Amino acid sequence: MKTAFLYPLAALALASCGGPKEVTVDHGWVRLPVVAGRPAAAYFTLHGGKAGAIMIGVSSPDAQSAQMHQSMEANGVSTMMPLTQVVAPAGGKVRFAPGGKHVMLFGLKQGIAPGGNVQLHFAFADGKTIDYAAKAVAATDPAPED
Ligand SMILES: [Cu+2]
Repeated sequence: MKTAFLYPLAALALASCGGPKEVTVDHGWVRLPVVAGRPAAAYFTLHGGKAGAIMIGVSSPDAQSAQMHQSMEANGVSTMMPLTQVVAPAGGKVRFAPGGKHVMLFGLKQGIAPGGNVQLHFAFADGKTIDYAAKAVAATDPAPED
């Protein structure tokens, strides 16, 4: 009976090797504001790669400023607090998604239309940087599927 359990374990070990080797950002998109001039919000998945990574900042050449935030609900009221860093574990990932972690973009450049791109620049504690073009999504459109 015991040997039957070897197969699922082996499959698990293989699956954990499947992520990207280097720190990677994917599934990035930006929710455009309902009213121009209000902040936009960027969402994405951060993969730690083999070694893990600590993201220490996000900026955008398409916005005046950007801040990492964590949304949370307390007593039915939704609030957010700034994050100074986000750790992506080795072999794991962290999702920035509506209702949770997000990057708030203030002063988004005029004229970025749905379907266009918003450039994001990610900085990591070890000096690495990633430039990523996130897809702009209209305020009223559904979130893109993963
Ligand atoms: Cu926010």
